[in-house]
Amino acid sequence: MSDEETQRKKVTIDDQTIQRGPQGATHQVAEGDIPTLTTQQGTPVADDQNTYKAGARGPTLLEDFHFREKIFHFDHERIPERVVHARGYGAHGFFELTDSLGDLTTASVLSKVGERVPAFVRFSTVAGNKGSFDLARDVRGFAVKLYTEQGNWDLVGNNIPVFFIQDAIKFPDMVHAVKEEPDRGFPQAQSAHDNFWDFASLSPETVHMLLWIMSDRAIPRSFRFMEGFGVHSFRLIDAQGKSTYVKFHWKPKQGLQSVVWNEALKINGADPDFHRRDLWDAITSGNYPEWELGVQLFDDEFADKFDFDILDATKLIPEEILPIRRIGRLVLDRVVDNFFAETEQVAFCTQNVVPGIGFTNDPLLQGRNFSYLDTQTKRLGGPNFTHIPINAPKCPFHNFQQDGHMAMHNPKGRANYEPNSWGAGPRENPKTGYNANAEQIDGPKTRERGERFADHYSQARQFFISQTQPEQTHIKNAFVFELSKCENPAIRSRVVSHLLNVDETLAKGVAEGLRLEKLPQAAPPARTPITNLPPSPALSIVKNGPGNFSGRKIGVLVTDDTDAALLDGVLAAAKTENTIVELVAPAVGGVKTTDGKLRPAGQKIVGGPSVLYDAVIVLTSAEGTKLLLGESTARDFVADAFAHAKFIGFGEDAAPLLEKAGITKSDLDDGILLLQKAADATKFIEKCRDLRFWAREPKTHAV
Ligand code: HDD
Repeated sequence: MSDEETQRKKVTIDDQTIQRGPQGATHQVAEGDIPTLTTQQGTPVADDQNTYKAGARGPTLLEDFHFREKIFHFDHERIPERVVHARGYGAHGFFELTDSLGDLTTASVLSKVGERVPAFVRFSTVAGNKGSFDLARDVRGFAVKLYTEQGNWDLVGNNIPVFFIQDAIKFPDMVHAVKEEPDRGFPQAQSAHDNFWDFASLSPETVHMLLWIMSDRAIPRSFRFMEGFGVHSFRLIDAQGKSTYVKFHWKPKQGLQSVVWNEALKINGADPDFHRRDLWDAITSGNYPEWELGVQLFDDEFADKFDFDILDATKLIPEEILPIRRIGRLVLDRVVDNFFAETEQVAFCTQNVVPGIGFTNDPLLQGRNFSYLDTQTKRLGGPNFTHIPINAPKCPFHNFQQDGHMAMHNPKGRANYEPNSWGAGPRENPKTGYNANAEQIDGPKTRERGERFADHYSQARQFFISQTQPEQTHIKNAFVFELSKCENPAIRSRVVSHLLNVDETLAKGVAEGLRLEKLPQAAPPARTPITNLPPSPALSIVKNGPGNFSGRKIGVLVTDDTDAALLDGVLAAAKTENTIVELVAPAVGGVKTTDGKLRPAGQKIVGGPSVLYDAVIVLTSAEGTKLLLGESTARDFVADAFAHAKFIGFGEDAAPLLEKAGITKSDLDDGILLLQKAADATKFIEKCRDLRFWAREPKTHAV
């Protein structure tokens, strides 16, 4: 035994055998079930704490292959992040068909009722980089990969049913404009800057989408509480080659819910991982999020009745005109094992369709079909990204594609072409193989858009008038916020000139919020807007809430001597509603309640602001309340919940904290409930089913 070895002292921590080196560093050594550390080549490693040196004080020797391999691999850990949708989070699950479309399509995934098809879904924001925060005002990606028996079908959608632009050739401009400005490299993950609004206001086709991203759709409370849309019109193709138009929708079983803007700003500081943590927590606690797959089916005759073109991705077909047929369910029931391997390496491609599903001539979709394959090759380093397990089909697949960087599927045998005389497959199959619909195409080569792409305002107006009052106010406030970040007054004015074609009250409200000196002229529309489209209730979030408080989270502020019976009442009522409760306390170790029990906390107050919860309850004891009166974080906990129109429950002893937070007796509205006995907790949760007490909001948002 060397001197060093004799100096090592064996200690045991949490059942793991470790040794302590001369400088005190711990060496975990292979023993029992712990395997031996090796290099990539499988060579066992004796010491992973020290490089090889000539003498204890160096220099380091180049021959240390373990050190070189370790550092080399570390240096190469990063791959390029996605050029858009860089920040995202994925989960596994399954899709199950409940209503067959077998008469319209040869796609087995849309024909075979009851069969479970494995699924992987990645949600994302668009503009921010991989390390940006979750609650940016932004579109959310909703990309679904279904591993069907006929190959992978990727439905690469968003949580908003329309898009900014009509033709893929404008995509790089639009993305450049919204991302950080190229000279200064900021702002990160936000559209609130000159470049974005400059581009948007010079491109009237963005106006409908602008209304959506200024709405609360762009600040969802959770990935679980948002809809998904395929956006484009696609096709279903039957065995005879006949096609039917289809628009795809994902409807969350959990109902729709968003946060408010001031809350979003604060959540980004308190928990930049708010959405990914929410998804992780929900799935790992068995609260599997679920969506219904809905379809809108129509033919050319129906499409021709509209003033807009169904190939235009800036338009939607209101559900009230063409009802959604719900045909299946998507359930997410498994988190990833490894974020990089699955969420980062998953490669969605719009061109991944299966027999029975086809494209339309939507110029945005056609362009996407090039872009996705191209981008994956760059991002994942070569043409064999399809061999990565998360991207490989789960059905058998055979072809003669070969070689390339990192080839993992290397066929055996002599034949690598077809036809061949060696009797070796695979071979094409006209019966089961993919056939596009045999659409007759005839037209001059031209760089034009269809005439029915020219109306940019009618559906923007329809969206606005479909919103409830608080939602309309939020849209107005969002325009004011974003445009207030634009330095160039001409850009602010130009945006208002478009809004005048959407809704005069909205335009005037924004102009007033910006303190524009004079209202601009309305932008001359390329096509006269239709102003009598009826409201579509399906477009409002508030009108499509869950009707329950399931899967939502209450933050309960507690101190030593919190009333145990009341707290237990809250816990019991929450359990019945499937609501999560998190205790927020002066120290994370917890509090001793009146029954003498130690109740561990989920958060220390400073790390658990009320913006992280859907509703709050203040159950501090008289002494505890006194202690917290001097704590700004405790005051903010209550004041923010009040300002964000949340339901607030409180025990009698907590009343002084409410007052300190600026909630006077006259402010005690129907959204605030005094909890006196355990049964009151049930009443409180029933109130919470409305999610917010919107009637309070006009009072709290004076400016
Ligand atoms: Fe896209 C990623 C959704 C238009 C080019 N897009 C990407 C993702 C989603 C969407 C959800 C992230 C996928 C993932 O999680 O990995 N994109 C849309 C929707 C669009 C749309 C709903 C309009 C209806 N996209 C669009 C156009 C182009 C692109 C017009 C280019 C012409 N999109 C890309 C891309 C990305 C991408 C550059 C970046 C990373 C990736 O593909 O995998 O190819």
